[in-house]
Amino acid sequence: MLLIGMFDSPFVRRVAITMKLLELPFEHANWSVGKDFDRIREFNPLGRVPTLVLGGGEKLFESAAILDYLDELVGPARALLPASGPERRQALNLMAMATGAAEKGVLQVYEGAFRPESKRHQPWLDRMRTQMSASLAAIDRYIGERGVSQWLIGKRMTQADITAVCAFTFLNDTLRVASDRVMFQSLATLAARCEAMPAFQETRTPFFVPNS
Ligand SMILES: N[C@@H](CCC(=O)N[C@@H](CS)C(=O)NCC(=O)O)C(=O)O
Repeated sequence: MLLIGMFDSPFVRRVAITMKLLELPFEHANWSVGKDFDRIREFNPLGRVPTLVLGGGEKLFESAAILDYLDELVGPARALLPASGPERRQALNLMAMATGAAEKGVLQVYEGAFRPESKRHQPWLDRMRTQMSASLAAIDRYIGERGVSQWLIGKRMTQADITAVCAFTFLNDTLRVASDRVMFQSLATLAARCEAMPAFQETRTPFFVPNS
């Protein structure tokens, strides 16, 4: 399988970490959505990453759809999302908040990378920062209430943990969401625990500003 996209993207990174944890070998096309836009569009009409190219040439778009496929590939005993019921719904909710926060972060970063300064609109940026912070705060509260030494769902690491940590690390790298050291303390504790694991370390890359 070929995974297209740079690991500084939280969406690409959560797929790469998942493949490593599930021991699914892959090649990596380390292409930037800025300078490699045309090359990415040959595989994905939207020009977005992650895109996963399967052995037979089939292409998968959207990290959630790719993760769904990977869970199906390894079967229910090793799948990283609970199969059904309240645990699955809770995991999907947490992931929606984390990916939503990451999307608001990506849009703020793109304002700086793709839009000239004279065309930026501060109230729009402020709105995105509010949405992003509120989502992170909700995940942080959830972890605090559950206990910082616990996984987010059940008794083992799930896709909810991977996704929350990828989003949080990306938002810290790009927008310094926890720069005052007291914000999102529970999320930061979970992130520190996960980022020490090999699958996270092997995919930890500095943020690359698109079009730079
Ligand atoms: N919902 C998508 C979001 C993916 C996404 O936003 N990827 C960014 C990189 S972090 C991208 O491809 N940006 C280029 C663009 O949208 O033009 C997913 O989960 O795969």
